[in-house]
Amino acid sequence: MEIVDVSVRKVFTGRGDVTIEVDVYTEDGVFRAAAPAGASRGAHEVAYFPEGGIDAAIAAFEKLVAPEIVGLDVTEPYAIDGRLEEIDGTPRFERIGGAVAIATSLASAEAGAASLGVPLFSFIGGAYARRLPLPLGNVIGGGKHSRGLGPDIQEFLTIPLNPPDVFTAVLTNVEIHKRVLKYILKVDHAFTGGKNDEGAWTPRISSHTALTILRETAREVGRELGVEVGLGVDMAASTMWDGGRYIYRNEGVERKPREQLEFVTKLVEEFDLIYVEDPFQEEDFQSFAELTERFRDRLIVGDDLFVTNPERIRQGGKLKAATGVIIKPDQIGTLLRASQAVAAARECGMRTVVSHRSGDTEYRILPHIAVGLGGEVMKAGIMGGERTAKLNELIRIGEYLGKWGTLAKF
Ligand code: 2PG
Ligand code: MG
Repeated sequence: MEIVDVSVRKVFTGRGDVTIEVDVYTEDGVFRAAAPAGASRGAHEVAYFPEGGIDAAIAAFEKLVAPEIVGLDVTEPYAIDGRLEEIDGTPRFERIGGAVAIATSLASAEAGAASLGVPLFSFIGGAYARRLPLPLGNVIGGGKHSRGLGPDIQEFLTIPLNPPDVFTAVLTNVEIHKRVLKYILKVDHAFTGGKNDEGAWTPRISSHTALTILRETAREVGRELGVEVGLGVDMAASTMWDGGRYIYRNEGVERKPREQLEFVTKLVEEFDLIYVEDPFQEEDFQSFAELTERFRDRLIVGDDLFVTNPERIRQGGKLKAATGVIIKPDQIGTLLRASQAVAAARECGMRTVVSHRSGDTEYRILPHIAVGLGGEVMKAGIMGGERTAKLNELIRIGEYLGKWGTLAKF
């Protein structure tokens, strides 16, 4: 099934960033995808737009990409992805931009799935891709995803560890998100219910208080639903890193790398954290390795550290720097490269967390990528239209898989 035409437009993410949306036409109709956009971007991610911004990206799509991909076969999506790499010719998609690359890659995959009459996750992973990821979502937030005087840590997350089914898994996070408000109001009397870019509450409280409240709520909801709930954080530490220290601006604390290691260790122990993402800045493989050595049974996860890049993942694997890898296809530009990143993580014995971005769109592709690539966890927020779009689709995929589907185990 050939691509007969393509087009591109500007659309918005839930944060109001302008991003790229691509249409791929085949005889079956039009297939569409948009590129999400991060705020706490890793330095080694692909270039989101080429020099000149979004207008240069659109020009590059029209001049360089469109003439080359019309006529290609959507049942060979890897060939389309490979072609995008050749057209661009730079390792970081500096000519066409990662936004054009990922939107084209995803829209082509949608067209490929439709041409074979299979769901996208089956098209990506084959008939035996039948395991659903556990949903990981942020309940309370701060850092670069919030404004004002929220906690300095970017995300306080929950993950159901042994849910009986995917609906209960999503419900667990949703219930915790709703229920935590009553505890927030006890400690931040002036709180007016503000939420951040990813739909997490943003009260004026410290990281320690956020975790205390989250633990209390998770226990309460977990008990009622009969689900064990794990707590986690995404520290997005590169965003705090300045002049050789981690600056906790709102909390008025600075930590040297050694102090950061001890601080994170204490948090893991005190709150029994099972998930810790980016506790150190993106070049500090060594501190990651030291933390991982202390907590081999937890998910110590690299996001900005690895940027979904197979080489950086292998480097981390050699150093035993983490037990998990964030997979954000937009960080590396194509589904082909994202699948290579998953393969690299597996070679190194690391689990994968397929993730949204803080500026995301209404598209429901993420859970298909998570199931298709075999991710153990899907990180997609909890509240807000662009987040629930992905969680509701995960529920639908669960229904489609029926008794031949399984849920990942922690
Ligand atoms: C992260 C992501 C998503 P951003 O740091 O993991 O939560 O944020 O998209 O801003 O990089
Ligand atoms: Mg992160």
